[in-house]
Amino acid sequence: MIAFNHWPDSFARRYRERRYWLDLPMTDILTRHAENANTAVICNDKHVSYQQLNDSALRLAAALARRGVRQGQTALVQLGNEAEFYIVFFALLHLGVTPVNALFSHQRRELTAYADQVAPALLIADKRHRLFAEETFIESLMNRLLTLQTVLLHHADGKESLGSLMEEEVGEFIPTPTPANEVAFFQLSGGSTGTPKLIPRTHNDYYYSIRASNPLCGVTEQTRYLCALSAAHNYPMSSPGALGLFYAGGCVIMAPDPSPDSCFPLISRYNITLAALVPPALSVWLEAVKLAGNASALASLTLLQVGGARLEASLASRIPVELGCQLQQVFGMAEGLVNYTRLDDDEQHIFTTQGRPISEDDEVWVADAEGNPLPHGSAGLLMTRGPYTFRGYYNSPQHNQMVFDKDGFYCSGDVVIQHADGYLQVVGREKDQINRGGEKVAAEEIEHLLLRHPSVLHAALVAVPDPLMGEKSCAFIVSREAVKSVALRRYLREQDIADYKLPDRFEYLASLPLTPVGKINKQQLRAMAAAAQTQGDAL
Ligand code: J2J
Repeated sequence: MIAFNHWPDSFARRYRERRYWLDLPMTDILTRHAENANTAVICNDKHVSYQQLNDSALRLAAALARRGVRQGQTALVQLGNEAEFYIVFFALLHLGVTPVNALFSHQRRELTAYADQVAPALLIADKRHRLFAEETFIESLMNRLLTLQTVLLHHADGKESLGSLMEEEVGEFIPTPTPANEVAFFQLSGGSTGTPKLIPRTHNDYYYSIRASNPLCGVTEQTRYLCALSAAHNYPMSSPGALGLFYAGGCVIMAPDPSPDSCFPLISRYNITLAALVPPALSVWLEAVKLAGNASALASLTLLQVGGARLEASLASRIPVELGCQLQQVFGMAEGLVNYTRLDDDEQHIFTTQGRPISEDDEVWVADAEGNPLPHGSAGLLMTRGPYTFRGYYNSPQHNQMVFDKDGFYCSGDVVIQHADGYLQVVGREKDQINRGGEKVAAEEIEHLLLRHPSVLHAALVAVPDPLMGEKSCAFIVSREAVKSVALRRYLREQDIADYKLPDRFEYLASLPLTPVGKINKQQLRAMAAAAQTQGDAL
């Protein structure tokens, strides 16, 4: 079994007693619908029923088992917003193989970092992705990882493609999921460190967060959910996301991206009732509706979730008036804790707070810089533990020491205000991260890459406010010799990182400002970046 930080026994006992943990594998989400002929997923106008989803997952699991894939192994998976993402996910859970689901925007650097950490026996990827259009990257992974034995490509021809394995006759297959209190899969951390961290999620904890989300989001068998954010992300997967919809027996409609061009026709064609967005996508939807002069394309939509990054109250309050649906704010994290505004909350709560935790047993308090508790109403660091909040990043004892306190509370790095009624407001952040409209960039990762450039002496990445994205990134550079921004951007591209991680702008300094203890003064850099931006905009 995969080693990870378990919850202490006394907590595990309590979570079981309270029926949060049911000791069921997450495959139960699908197998409970094995006889259901209703549509589970609509993807490129193709309707996949629950029966078909179930059968395909079992077929694929059986075909992989025949090729020697077995319980206890890990897999690296990169698939786009298609039904196959879920088929693969459940097939691997049936086998007891633990996947890391990379985002489709991830490139060589991210995939290699994940592969290095989990040593996968299996790779499942999409031939339409730039990295897998040719054999080179797969060959380099195979050379690098002696564990990697099986590679399956989606949208590929031939006998060993994902499509052909899903069609193979089942024969005898007995599912071997990992025990429910063991790791089911790895979730991705937004991160603040040089290498992206992995979050072990167990069947018990993840399944609970999904089941408990459904009633808070009004999900029933009648719900029709638009999955427009990256399917692998924790939010559209579990808050309540596609897995919540499958649990309830509802219908998930896949969109390739959250643009109005992709989403609006799907919403009206398939009578979508629930959608999940990040704030920049919401702004674009509001503009599109304004341009059209009405929101008739969204007539079926009753609830719009917005989360992943700070939502301005001024934007929030436009939703009911201009889009004709209700708003639900979602403040979650792949590490666990998820907060929702409730459907029957007053407007004040819905527009100006980020909701309250899912569970009565989510313990949340706010700490000052020394780790002491602060009273309600004052801003400080969010500390949390609970039945679906992890107890440690995978294989990262040193980092875990820094982000957990002695009682197992996780410090997310978010600066929040907790009100007496339990509602939270996110007012800032102390982790070294840029939240680019919901997409998280770990400053250190990009700084390390920049420092490898021969002309760069020092580098610091900070956030600058942006009207659409909320934040963009600005890299401050101290260089040995003159170096152009285009050259640095090209250099970063050559390192093969996801596009959203490329700095939006570069600024050059003779030296970086330091704090009294000699650390880079990022607060000052943020102020400088904001000032430079305002000046630049004025020119
Ligand atoms: C401000 N900041 C927010 C919000 C997340 C549901 C929804 C989102 C995520 C997610 C998720 C925010 N206002 N409403 O996993 O299940 C920032 C915080 C948080 C970090 C987590 C889910 N909602 N954030 O965004 O793991 O800084 O998860 O700690 O990608 O996003 O990022 P991530």
